[in-house]
Amino acid sequence: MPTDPTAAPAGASPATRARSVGRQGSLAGAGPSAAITAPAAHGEELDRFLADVLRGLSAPRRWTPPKWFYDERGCELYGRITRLPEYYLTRTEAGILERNLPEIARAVGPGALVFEYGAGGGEKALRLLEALDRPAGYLPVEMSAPALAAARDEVEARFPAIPVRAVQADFAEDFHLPAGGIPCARRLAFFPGSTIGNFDPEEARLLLARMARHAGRGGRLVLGVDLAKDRETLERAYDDAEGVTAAFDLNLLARINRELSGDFRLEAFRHRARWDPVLGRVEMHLESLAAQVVHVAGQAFAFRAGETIHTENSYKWDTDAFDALAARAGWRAESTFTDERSWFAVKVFAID
Ligand code: AVJ
Repeated sequence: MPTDPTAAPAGASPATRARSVGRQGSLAGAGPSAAITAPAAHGEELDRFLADVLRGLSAPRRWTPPKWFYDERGCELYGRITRLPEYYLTRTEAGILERNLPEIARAVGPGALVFEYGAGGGEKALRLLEALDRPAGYLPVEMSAPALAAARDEVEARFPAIPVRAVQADFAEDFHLPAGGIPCARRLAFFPGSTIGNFDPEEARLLLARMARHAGRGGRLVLGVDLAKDRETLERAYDDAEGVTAAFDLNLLARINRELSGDFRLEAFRHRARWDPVLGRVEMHLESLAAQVVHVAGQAFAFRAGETIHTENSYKWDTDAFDALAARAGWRAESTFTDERSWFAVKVFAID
């Protein structure tokens, strides 16, 4: 589960059930496969969305998990965010990767089976796979079916000889990584984009420990993490002049209206972003502009004027503190690559 901003313990959701859909190819050395391993039927995802929203809106401090931002419109808006002048994360990470890929590939070693958590469209994986010495395979893990198919197709088109297996799963919860059939020298977890920032420290540790289980002995992790910096830069990155981030945040309400029979009036809420230097996170909130009653799936929720729904945390780490966290999940810090301003870090970890 993505972060409960009220710091409740991580949800006790059962392990994701794996289910295979689509073309089922042979995985062991017989060439690429386009099989998609799916966690659940679409109706089950809708049930989880509804349960998360009803629970979050019923809490004394209302909140929603950030993973529900990414419907089709949400993915499109996030793509626009990554190109905003204020949103330095994506281009800073891309620059770090570009400059250091040969060295990162050396630190990983030959014959790596790459699995990527939250693969998006697969663009970052393409560059990594190009740099790696004889990669053994690629397993994109992604909740969004269109993004997952895009990642699979991109990599299959560019590397027809590399086995690709798409895994439809919510990596924030426990899931089975079907990597057994692909021979490799080591496994490499790839987690770029500072998505780790959506998780509070304890949840982040659990996620890193899950990656360590998936990678196993001799495994590697290449991860991007955003670093703490001045308030102005951070708040602008999450509340841009053009209002794209505001639209991204408010789109969650539109999705609730459409998929969960909600009646949120989007013009009665506004987007807020605030850096909390003590907790080390940017918080995004949707603030009710008036006293109002909103319904979701037949349930009524009364908002006071000024009351908010806490929709996202984006933690910004200190580089050594992050290494200490990863160490508690079984990862030894091998190298850190950063930009001239030390705004963002790409880190390589190993399990001995
Ligand atoms: C996709 C989680 C890395 O926290 O920076 C961007 C999401 N939210 N603008 C981030 C996001 C608002 C983004 N991550």
